[in-house]
Amino acid sequence: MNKCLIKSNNLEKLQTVLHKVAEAIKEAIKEKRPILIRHHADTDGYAGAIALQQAIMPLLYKAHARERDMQHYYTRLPSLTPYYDNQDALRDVTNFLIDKKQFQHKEPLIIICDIGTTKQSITGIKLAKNYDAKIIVIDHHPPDKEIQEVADILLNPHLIKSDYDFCTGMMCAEIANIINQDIEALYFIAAVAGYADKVKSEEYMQYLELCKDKGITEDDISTAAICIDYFGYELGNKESNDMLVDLFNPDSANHKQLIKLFSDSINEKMKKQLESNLFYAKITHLQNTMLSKIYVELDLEKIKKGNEYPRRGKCVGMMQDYMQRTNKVPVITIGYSKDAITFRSSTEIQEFSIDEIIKLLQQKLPGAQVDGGGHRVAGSISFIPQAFDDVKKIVDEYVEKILK
Ligand SMILES: [Mn+2]
Repeated sequence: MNKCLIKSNNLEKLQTVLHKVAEAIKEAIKEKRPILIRHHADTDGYAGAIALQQAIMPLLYKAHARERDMQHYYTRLPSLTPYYDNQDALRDVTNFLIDKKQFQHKEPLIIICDIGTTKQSITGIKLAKNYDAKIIVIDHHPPDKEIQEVADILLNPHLIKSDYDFCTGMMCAEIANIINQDIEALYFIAAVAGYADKVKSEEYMQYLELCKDKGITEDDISTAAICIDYFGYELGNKESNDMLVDLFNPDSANHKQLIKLFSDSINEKMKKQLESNLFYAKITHLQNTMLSKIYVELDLEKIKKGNEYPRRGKCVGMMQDYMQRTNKVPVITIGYSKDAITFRSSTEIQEFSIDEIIKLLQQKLPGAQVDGGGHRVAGSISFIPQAFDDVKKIVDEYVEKILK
């Protein structure tokens, strides 16, 4: 029996792990083990968490007679860092130890969504494990070796040699569907997540088709993805539930209204930012014999209004998209501030690798505390402000060498 929303060889290969996650969730509910979902505060992270939540809620209602008990057994919290931060871990462990003492609760099942596979997450995960929490990591970022040993279950497409066919929201939609076949619009959650994370795979196309069958256009999907990104940004580390559930359900009464209410003002903010980007970016055309390539540099300290939307990554991403679309040549865009650089590169630039940049910087500037990650062509690094000039020089040389 095929329980997947779509047909995919990659998904077949992930089946065993998908089912393991589904079983672990059902098991936790059955044995009254609290569930905590920690997810990245971006569209894909929210998509993954909300998909799982749709599957978890009906089971929790069945398992607990009193509604007020529910809040003790399920929590969902956004994470502002693209990893499971030590600070978040300290808070989570403190809270569940209090619940354990006060209410004799079991140690929780912690599901870490769209974050958790990089080195920076290991200490936090180990801390929670040390106090007997169970850990499931669902993430599509390249996994660190150690994480495979530390997590109880790791769901990561790289382990089946698929590097960008899935994002977290897509995988979580499939898990939710295994747990409960009656959840509405899971294909929409998957498509919104895929759009937000720029997944272009065959799998993504199938979710898109499922949406189209229900009269949902790609435009509806992109607008929802951007609205959710905006919500996530404005909410920060605060939890908000009902509006997010509405945003992820195109059939809900408030969905259209919410989207309408926010999309105009978001578009306005994006348009203004793109104007600033185009006016103030440093744009270099590098030409060899055949093909011209473009290097775009944005000074994020000066080109953005404080912490206003769009977020840094989006500011860089929208510029990258615009330059690719209008010039139809390979582009690398960087956005820098005093202690960080965000990167985007056209995928056809094979030599570009953020991991390689990090290694190069760590090797050449041992005192700069260079750290970071992401995917090969999209990610960011951080370093101490004192090292800025050195870091920038090495990054410029790296990019110019590749683009020549
Ligand atoms: Mn993601």
